[in-house]
Amino acid sequence: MPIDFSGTWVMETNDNFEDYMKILNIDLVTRKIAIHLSQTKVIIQDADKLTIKTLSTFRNYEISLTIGEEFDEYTKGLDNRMLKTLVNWQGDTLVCTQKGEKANRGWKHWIEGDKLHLELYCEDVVCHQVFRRKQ
Ligand code: 1AG
Repeated sequence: MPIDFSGTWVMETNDNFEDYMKILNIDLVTRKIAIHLSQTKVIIQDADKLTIKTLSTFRNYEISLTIGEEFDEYTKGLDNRMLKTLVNWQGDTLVCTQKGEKANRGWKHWIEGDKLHLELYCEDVVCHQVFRRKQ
């Protein structure tokens, strides 16, 4: 049985988000707004199906997927790119690869204690976000 990421998670830290946005060619004005946002993750995990909502006062983003099945991801409201995205288990870590225009793009989610971690990477940039479970 893999672990369950389901729940509501509130952002605590967001390291190197500016460089991650830059490498995705996000414009300066958008970056200035986005850098100050508190993001909330709402995750619904049901067997091999996963919905992840990223919520903020500025924009929301949502993906729904089946683990192990590649799908077309359109990063609407983020960098607006088309990706071929695949999420798999690597032990208790969710590992995502996002094939597209940008090299070495993807993310990893894992849990440590009551913290949800997210590493977002693209080319040589890594952004590390930590969320705490909302009671
Ligand atoms: C993601 O997480 C990223 C979800 O897929 C959003 C997090 C960061 C934003 C990504 C790139 C920056 C692009 C534009 C900035 C503009 C608005 C920021 C809005 C932030 C809230 C949506 C992996 C997984 C879920 O958890 O897909």
